[in-house]
Amino acid sequence: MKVTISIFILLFVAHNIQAEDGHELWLRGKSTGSVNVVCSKSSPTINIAKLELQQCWRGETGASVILTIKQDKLIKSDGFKLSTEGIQANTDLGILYGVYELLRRQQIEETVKMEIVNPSYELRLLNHWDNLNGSIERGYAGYSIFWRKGKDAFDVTEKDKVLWKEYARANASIGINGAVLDNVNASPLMLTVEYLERVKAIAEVLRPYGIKTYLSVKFSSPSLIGRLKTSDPSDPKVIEWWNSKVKEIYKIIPDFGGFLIKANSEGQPGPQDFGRTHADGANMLADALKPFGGIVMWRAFVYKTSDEDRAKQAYSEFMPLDGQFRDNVIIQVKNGPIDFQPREPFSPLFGAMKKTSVMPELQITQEYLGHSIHLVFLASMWEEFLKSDTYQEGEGSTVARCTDGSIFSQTHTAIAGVSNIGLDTNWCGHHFAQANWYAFGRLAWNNKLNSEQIANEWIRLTFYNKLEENNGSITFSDDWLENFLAPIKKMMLESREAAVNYMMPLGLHHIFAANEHYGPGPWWAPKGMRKDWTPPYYHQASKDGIGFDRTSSGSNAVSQYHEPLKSQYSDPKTCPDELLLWFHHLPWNFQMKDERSLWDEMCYRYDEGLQQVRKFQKLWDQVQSYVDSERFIHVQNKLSEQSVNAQVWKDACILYFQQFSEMPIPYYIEPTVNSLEDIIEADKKRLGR
Ligand code: GCW
Repeated sequence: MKVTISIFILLFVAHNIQAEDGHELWLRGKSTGSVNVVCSKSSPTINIAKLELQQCWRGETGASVILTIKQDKLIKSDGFKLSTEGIQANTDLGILYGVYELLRRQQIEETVKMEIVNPSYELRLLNHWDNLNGSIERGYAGYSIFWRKGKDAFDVTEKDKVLWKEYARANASIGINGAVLDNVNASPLMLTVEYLERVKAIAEVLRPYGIKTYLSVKFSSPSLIGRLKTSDPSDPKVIEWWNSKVKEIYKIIPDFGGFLIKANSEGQPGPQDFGRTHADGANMLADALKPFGGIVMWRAFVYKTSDEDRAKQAYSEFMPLDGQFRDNVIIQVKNGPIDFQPREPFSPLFGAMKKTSVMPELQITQEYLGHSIHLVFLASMWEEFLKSDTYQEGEGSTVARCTDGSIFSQTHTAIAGVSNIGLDTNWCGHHFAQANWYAFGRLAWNNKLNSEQIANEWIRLTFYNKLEENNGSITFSDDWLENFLAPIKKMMLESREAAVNYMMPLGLHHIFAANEHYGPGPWWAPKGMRKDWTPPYYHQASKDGIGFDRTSSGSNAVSQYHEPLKSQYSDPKTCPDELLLWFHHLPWNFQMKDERSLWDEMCYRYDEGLQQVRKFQKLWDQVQSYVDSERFIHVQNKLSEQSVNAQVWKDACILYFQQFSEMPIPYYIEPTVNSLEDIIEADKKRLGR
């Protein structure tokens, strides 16, 4: 009865806002405005640009826009010149990007003045961890939009093409220009002709939108599908196999982008299986791709079971190879030294590899940040990362500048994001997860944008009330700006810190439940398990304290950072609180800067995270009248689940660590409600034990 009444009230309140399923993303609907597009050229890309202007024009009705292709040295690669008259670019794609920029500005009421807009990175890629059977590794929004199993696996249907086109358009609208179509844990079948033919079909749809296709490949493909005895990169037959495979690919997909490789990492084969180095492996593939203009993105995500701290291993492995890679190889490095944790320091490889092209890999899909259940706006995390100063070439050597060509003359500059896209109607599982796809594209285009600007743009595009459009143009009311935009933006900007608080505050990391990486699992350490796959390896909690000692008295991972960071991180007094337990093992009664004990501070942060989520729930309820009922209810349900789960995180971690600290939970903290035994029992059940 109660439910029926509230649904009724909800429908009544939101009756004048049309229900939306989120499929249109930030590109919602056509406009009724009209524009006169002046352009002498016609091409598939230019035609899209013209159509976009005609269908989505929200400027002065009847105005003219001139599109001009004219060489200008100040305009770089995909860049463009924007002015009140129109758009000028060196290429058709530059025009298309200019059109999307112009349309976005009209929609968010941002002024258009004479300005040259160039992208920060030459290559702005999504990495899809999509398996050929249609499942997605770490995907939380349904099955793959590219692959499926079954009888129709290779049929290219109209429905496929429509979806791929929508995908291409969304990407182009935020500047993404490449997609790796399959999982880095690659299947050798990817390189067989049936799959390559499907890539061809996908590439045809993506091409006019400027999106190149790339593939993840398995290093042992020559022996697995080529029937060779080895996949040794220095074996002439292996070299020949790759050369002819690459030739075959370019025959099918003439603008193919290149390969992404996960080698000698988490059980994947690689050159080290044959006593060769990462450089030997990458260069062999790079030589095969070079004549066609293709590139190799070689991942630095490597670690073995050894006594060396996992956080140090990529640096130890790759630094000695600096300068040995071909110029069409880019080393793809995850933002942090371990693995896409809620918070990590930046990987010390950034700025340190000076003679090699290095690209950041970010994770848009929320493997470690609450899947598609938790509302977590990742732009804040990426901004923190890109603005981190490596000091490698003096103050101001930020990760952004070390990777975008501002400091090092890299042959290629690139950035990749692991996609959160699937077949779910709203693409990303959670309406707010779309903001992370959007934010990735915007930061790849302009790595100086801040998360506030991005949130501001995204909210306006995604939630403006279509019914308030007047002759195509949009005016946001003061009421909407104050009572909807402002609080929602605040919530988004706080959301990542909230997740850090209720999951792993103060530099704690990788204390997730096994396999799914969703809930807490600081206790999980079955006998015989690789220790670097168990949470106790990372938190090191004992009666004497908690945290991973990475100073010179411990693993000395601090030594991989340039001064003054090395000294700053080495001393718990100068180490930022946010990274304290990443670098230090400290006693439970260690005195924090705010004079609380470490234990009290930890309890406080866990509770604070939960309180923040509850605040988000209330806030969302307050904006009900501004959102259509479909999206409102969807997000409301997700927030309520997030809040229950944040409570579990808080209770589990406080009660588990209390067994070591043996200290009371501070009085000013809301008491725990779950029992540790129950939480562990539920976790065991989930794992089938
Ligand atoms: O974080 C780990 C994930 C794996 C992933 C791997 C990687 C694709 O748990 O699912 O494999 O990282 O980045 O290679």
